Amino acid sequence: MILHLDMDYFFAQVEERENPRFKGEPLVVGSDPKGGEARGVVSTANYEARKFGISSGMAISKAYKLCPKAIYLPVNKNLYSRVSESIFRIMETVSDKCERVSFDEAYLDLSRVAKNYSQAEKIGRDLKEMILRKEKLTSSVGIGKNKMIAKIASEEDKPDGLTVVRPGETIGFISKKSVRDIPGIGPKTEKELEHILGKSDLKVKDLKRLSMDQLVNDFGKRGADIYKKARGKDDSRVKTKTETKSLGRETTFDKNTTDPEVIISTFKSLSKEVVDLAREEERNIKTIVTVCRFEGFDSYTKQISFKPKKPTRDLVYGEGVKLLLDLLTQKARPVRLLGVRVIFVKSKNR
Ligand code: DCP
Ligand code: CA
Ligand code: CA
Repeated sequence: MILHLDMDYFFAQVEERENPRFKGEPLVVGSDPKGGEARGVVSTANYEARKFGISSGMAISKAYKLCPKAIYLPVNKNLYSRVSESIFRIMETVSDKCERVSFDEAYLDLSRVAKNYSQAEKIGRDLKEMILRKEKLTSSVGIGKNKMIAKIASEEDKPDGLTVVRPGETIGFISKKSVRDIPGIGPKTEKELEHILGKSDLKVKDLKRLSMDQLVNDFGKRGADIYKKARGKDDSRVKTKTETKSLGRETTFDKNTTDPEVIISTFKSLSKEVVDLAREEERNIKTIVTVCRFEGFDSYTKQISFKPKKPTRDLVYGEGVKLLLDLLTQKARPVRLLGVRVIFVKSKNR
């Protein structure tokens, strides 16, 4: 039982949330059209702008021709990735088997979380509600017996959709889809299939006229994949991201130094950077490692471990600097490089 979630008109929806007066107006996120002269492309557009024919990947100059009065905004990747992170966190509270596919979509394996499709549907509804409350954004969810079905189902009722395809409904659901709805069939493959079958506007059910042998002959390994997908089959797994085990920062001095003030203040700012990054992981740390490379390139590390603790500046700098001072007094040589690293505890839910 797989759930696929995809955010609606993601970049543009985030911008609407930040600036509610944009709501209802055509809005394009992408490069600056500069009065229609510019190069560059549309990242995405809200549904009002799509009514003018504007779509993702289109030249921004073309979008400007189609709708000069639209609001054009630059891509604010930092903002979207913060939102993205928050959404994935919410999804991971539902199931630790979560695969992030891009900025705005992920799969969840619900097999161990839901007993049946009614429960899965409830989870889907709750998930949408949690995202709406926390981030004030709508999303579309699809649930099905594998990743392909879930993904196609999430497209079914966009925006703000929720589509459940029960196993018995799979063939009926997929048969009437266009071949282009099958992940892995792009415009080129579509053309080739149209040529082979002597027909345009191909539906998935039309593909059933092609035997496994014929498909493998024409498309190789991908042909076997198409054969299975045309029958609603997809056995790819939900791949969870391997969690970050440790995180660190280091810096090389322009000139090797023995100045304790420079060394300590550099170490302090490295510690601050590491703590800021480590905080985003929302996990405790168990070890701090200090790295020091001296003139002549030989490196030394010293580390301290403790019961799991929150990564705070006091902890990381406080413990790290003690290790550093140990290294400095032991070696008493000019320093070339300094670094500090923290090691996380394994989180239970992964
Ligand atoms: N994106 C991009 N360039 C593209 C396609 C997408 O920069 N050629 C970015 C902007 C989108 C985000 O990725 O907001 C997600 O892409 P989707 O394909 O999921 O499209 P949207 O979320 O914008 O719209 P939809 O509601 O159709 O999912
Ligand atoms: Ca999307
Ligand atoms: Ca997407």
